[in-house]
Amino acid sequence: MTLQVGVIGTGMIGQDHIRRLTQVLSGVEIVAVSDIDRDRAKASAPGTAEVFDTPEALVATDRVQAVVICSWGPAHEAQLLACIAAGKPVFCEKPMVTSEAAALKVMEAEVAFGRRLVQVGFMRRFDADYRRLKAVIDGGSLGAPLLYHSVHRNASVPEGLYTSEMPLNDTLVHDADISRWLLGDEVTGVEVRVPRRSTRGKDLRDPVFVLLHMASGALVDVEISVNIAYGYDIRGEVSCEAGIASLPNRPATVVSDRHGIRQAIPEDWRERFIEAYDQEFREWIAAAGSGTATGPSTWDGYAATLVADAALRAAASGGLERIAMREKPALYRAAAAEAA
Ligand code: NAD
Ligand code: ISE
Repeated sequence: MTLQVGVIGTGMIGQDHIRRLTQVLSGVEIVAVSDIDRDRAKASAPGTAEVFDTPEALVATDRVQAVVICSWGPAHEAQLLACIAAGKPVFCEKPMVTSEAAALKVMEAEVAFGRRLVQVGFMRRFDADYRRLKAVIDGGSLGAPLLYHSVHRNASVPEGLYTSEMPLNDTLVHDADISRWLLGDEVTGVEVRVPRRSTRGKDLRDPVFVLLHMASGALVDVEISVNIAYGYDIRGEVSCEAGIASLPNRPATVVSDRHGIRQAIPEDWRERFIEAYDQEFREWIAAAGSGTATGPSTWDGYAATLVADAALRAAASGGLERIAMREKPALYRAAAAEAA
C-alpha cells in the first residue's frame, strides 16, 4: 500500500523531506502541499500534488492519509491539533510546540483520541552513531553513565529568522531529547551560562553553555554555538563509571594534498544527518501506514519543551531552574515499554 501524504511548510527542511519522500524512500506518495507562501508551495509540489491554500484544508482532504509538518515552531500547535482531530498520523518537525501550555493541549488531545498519532522530528534517535552509542551504554559494560558532554555547533543560522531565544528553545531541544534517550533519564533542572559573545552572532546570545541536571544525578553539559563558521559539528561523549563512549567524528572524507591532511566537515544538518532523516521517515511510513506513530512521541516533545522553557528562565535568572513534569500518561508508558 502507498501512503498518501500531505506536507505543510515547504521551506528548507520541507523541501529536503519532499526530496527524500519522492526520490529516496518507497511506499509513499506526496499528494498535497501547503505553505503560507503559496508560490513556494507551488514550486516545491512534486508531480501531481495539489497545492492547498490552508493547512486545515490539506489535513481535511480525503486524499491525505498522513501529514508531515515542516512549518515554523509556533505554527505546529494548531496544525497538530487539526491532524489529531482528523485522526491522521502526523510527523512534526521539532520543536513540537513552543510552550508548555501548547504541549499539554496536544498531549491531552492525543490521549483523548486513544492512540499515538504524533511523531516528533528528533532525528538523532535514528542516527546509526547515536544508536551504537546507546547500545554500549545500555549494555552496561561501562557501568552507570555519570556525565554526558554534548557539542552542537552550526556554521551559521538564517539572519532575521533565527532569533535570540532560539539557541535555547529551538536548537537545545535536540540535546535535551538525545540526553533523555541516551541516558534513559529525565531532566529535572537547567542552568545556563552565557560566556563572551561571538561578534559573528550579531544580536544573538551565542554561544551558550547549558547544564542539564538529570533525575539520576547525572549531569549533561551542552555547548551551543550557532555561528561558528567552520561547519556543522555535532559531538557527544558519555563518561561512565568504568570508561567512556563517544560518537565518532564524521563524516570523514580525508583529503591529502600539498597543504597537508584534512577531513571534510558537514556544512549543515542536511548533510550530517542525511541517513538519520531517511531512517526516521522509513520508520514513520511503516507506522503511519498502520494508523499510528513510532519513535519520539508527544511526551518527548513535551519534555523537550519544558527544558527549553526552563533554559530561557535560567538565562534570565542566572540560577538553577527546576522542571516539574506531569505524570506520564499510560499511552506513552506503553510506547516506551515496546521500544525497550
Ligand atoms: P524555513 O523558514 O526554511 O521554512 C518554513 C516554511 O514554513 C516556510 O516556507 C514558511 O512560509 C512556512 N510556514 C510558516 N508558517 C506556516 C503556516 N502557519 N502554515 C504553512 N506554512 C507555514 O524553516 P526550516 O528550516 O525549513 O524549518 C522548519 C521547521 O523544521 C522548524 O520547526 C525547524 O526547527 C525544523 N527543523 C528541523 C531540523 C532538524 O534537524 N530536525 C532542521 C531544520 C529545521
Ligand atoms: C535546526 O532547526 C535544526 O533542527 C538543526 O538540527 C539544528 O542543529 C539547528 O541548530 C536548528 O536551527
